[in-house]
Amino acid sequence: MKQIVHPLRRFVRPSVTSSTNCPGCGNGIVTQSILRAVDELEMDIDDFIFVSGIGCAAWIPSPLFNADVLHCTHGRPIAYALGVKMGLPEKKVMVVSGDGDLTAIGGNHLIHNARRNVEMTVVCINNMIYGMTGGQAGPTTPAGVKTTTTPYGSFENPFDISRLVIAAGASFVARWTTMHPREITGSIKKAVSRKGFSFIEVYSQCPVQFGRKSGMNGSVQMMEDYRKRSIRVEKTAGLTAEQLKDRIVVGEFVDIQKPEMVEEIEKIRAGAGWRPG
Ligand SMILES: Cc1ncc(C[n+]2csc(CCOP(=O)(O)OP(=O)(O)O)c2C)c(N)n1
Ligand code: SF4
Ligand SMILES: [Mg+2]
Repeated sequence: MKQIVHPLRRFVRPSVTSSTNCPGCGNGIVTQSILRAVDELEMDIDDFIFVSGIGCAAWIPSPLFNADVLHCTHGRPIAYALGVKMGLPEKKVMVVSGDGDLTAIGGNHLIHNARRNVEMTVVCINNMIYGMTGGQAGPTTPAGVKTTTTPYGSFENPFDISRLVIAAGASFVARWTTMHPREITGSIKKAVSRKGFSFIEVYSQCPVQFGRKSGMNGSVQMMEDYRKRSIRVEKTAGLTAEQLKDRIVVGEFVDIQKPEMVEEIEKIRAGAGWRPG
């Protein structure tokens, strides 16, 4: 009998035969969207170096992708990615990690490398919670939502991560949800093909930690909610903050050209007559 092999299986480490995700987790959709981008770009997965921190989302590239992958300490993937880009500027560097990893403990690395416009693609899986450690509230947890650490509802205001990264100076910023797999792929393709710091936020359902405690009845309901609340940025002109209060604004928000830091350092070195030793 002829065995049918998934066309993206060639990007997956042969020794990996199972997933670390819970059933219904959005991480599977993001995984496929990333690998589809590599496929559609007709690039070799060895052209990339993937970097992730610690958390459920950080398991997306590691150990799954059959490429060079750095699974580093919690909160530090962007700092590692900066080091990789400085040492191997010809490589495409992609960070894949969670909202907690990138915006809580790793928040300063995020804003400062966006400010510096260091060339890398950052895919931030925003499930609005610390999933892997048991469902604690984090900087993206909406006010009022019940979590393990906020049983009466979160009393903090959340970050709007994309707006934070835009304000910090990133040259490409997009937001999608797991209801937009093709759009995620499209933005990743664009991000990989351009210079500068590219940030793609993906709202992704965590039915086990976020859904269960916040009263959502599983991943289908959570994705239906994404579908109902999503609004393309092009359609928001003229709408008030009140009208947009419960909506998820999706789309590509920023796509500009500006000097990229690693290239600028190379120019300074060349001007100073520096030669690699
Ligand atoms: C220095 C340090 N602090 C805390 C932890 C515990 N820790 C591991 S993963 C994690 C949260 C991960 O949340 P997120 O990045 O949103 O990923 P998710 O699991 O939700 O995908 C925390 C707090 C750790 N491993 N190291
Ligand atoms: S705990 Fe949540 S984020 Fe982690 S694998 Fe399970 S469903 Fe996904
Ligand atoms: Mg999370």
